Amino acid sequence: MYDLSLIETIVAVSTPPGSGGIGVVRLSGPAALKIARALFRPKETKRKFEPGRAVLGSIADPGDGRPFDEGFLLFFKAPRSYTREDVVEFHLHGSPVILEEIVRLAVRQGARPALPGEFTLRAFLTGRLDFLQAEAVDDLIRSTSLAQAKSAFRGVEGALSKKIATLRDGVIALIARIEADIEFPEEGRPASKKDYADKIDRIRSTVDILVRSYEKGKALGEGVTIALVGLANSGKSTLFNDLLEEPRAIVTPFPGTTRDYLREIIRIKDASFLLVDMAGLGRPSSPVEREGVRRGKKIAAESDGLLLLLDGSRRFSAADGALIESYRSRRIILVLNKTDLPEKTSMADVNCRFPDLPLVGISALKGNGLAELRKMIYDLFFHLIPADEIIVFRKRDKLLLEEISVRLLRAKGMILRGRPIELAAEEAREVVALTGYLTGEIRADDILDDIFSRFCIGK
Ligand SMILES: Nc1nc2c(ncn2[C@@H]2O[C@H](COP(=O)(O)OP(=O)(O)OP(=O)(O)O)[C@@H](O)[C@H]2O)c(=O)[nH]1
Ligand SMILES: [Mg+2]
Repeated sequence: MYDLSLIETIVAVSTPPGSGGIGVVRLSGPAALKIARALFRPKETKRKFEPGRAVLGSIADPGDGRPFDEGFLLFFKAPRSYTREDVVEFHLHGSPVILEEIVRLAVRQGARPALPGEFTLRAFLTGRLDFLQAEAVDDLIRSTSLAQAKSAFRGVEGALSKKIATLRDGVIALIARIEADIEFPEEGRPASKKDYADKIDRIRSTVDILVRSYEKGKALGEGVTIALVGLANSGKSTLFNDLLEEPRAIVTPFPGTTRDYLREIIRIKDASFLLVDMAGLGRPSSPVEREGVRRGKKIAAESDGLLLLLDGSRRFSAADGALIESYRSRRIILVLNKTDLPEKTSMADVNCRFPDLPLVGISALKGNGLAELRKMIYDLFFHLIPADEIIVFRKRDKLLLEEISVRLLRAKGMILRGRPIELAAEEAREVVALTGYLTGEIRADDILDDIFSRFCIGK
């Protein structure tokens, strides 16, 4: 899909579609300045296009010479630009008609319309960014919370790339040590099995921290799903509306009100969660409810966390117990609702039965206990990792890191079991190759498409 030759000059509108205060058209490639000159008249006619200096002027069709907007031309000379190529930006009025016309005229002058993410692709091809940084650029643009944006920006700066480089160096040192032990066993004391195992464990622990950070990355975006489960009429939809701060779901006094499920994003501090309301997971009383329960169970199974509601105005039932039992190994918060009504099930009752599960008492109707519940939801996903940790946002990267972890574990196992040490070295070499896939040092062209085609045009 992408032309990797860097011979052509590309052009695109870099600001979002629609009207705005200003709009930016960007050119990158060897002919960027030549093409820009053909379209632009500096106000002071003798003005040179010095790099990094905004020049005021007007834009005109070279065909008829009539200007149709004025603004600034900015020239970034290679290699000191986003793509490390010559880059020109026109900063004009943010009219889509004008901006598209400039793209058309630039194409007339020999430029090619840029594909999605092609500027960033060029930054990768010229070595200014690696894969991980390029992915972080897109994560930054698309972040849905400030915390995610801040974290993605650290990725743009290369924080994750540095981690991977350190990891790679560690594995290479390990391979060198193994090879030395194989080739010159008489020199020095060969490393013991335990030495090797410790070294591998140290490397693996940093890999595993990165793998685990993926979950936090999801929470910083909007991917962590929390399902509201409980028997019919326990107050799931009431709580759903509370957390959403909007009467989104229908609430009635009749059990079996919710049949379809509803998904909405809720925000707690700097994080977003995807909350799902669904049918009560008790015994269905109609075919419609049965289908609702079936879907609800599937959602509960796929979600990252569960809020399990109990109705405090009713006696704790065998059905409640069965529901908790079936989800107790999951990340779960027990929510005792309707604490405003005369108590039939108390906090102590629940705590006594399930002392190891987090529990909070609320009244979804009156809004009592919601602050505590919000805090518990937040902590459920955020206490795991220290705040300043480097975060892996991409599934691709997480899977590669998991594979690295598996290989390291295998290498360690071989060493401990006394298998030929060459085999462990082989696994370690695979790990080095996998780090190359992470950073893009080993370039798989289908992955290029996968990463860059998701970008916006003009980035
Ligand atoms: N007193 C009191 N009533 C509540 C509370 N929470 C919910 N209710 C009431 O309980 C009834 C059922 O609430 P819903 O939110 O529809 O319960 P649900 O779990 O979504 O029920 P289904 O969709 O049928 O599974 C409604 O009449 C609510 O007003 C509460 O904290 N206190
Ligand atoms: Mg409901």
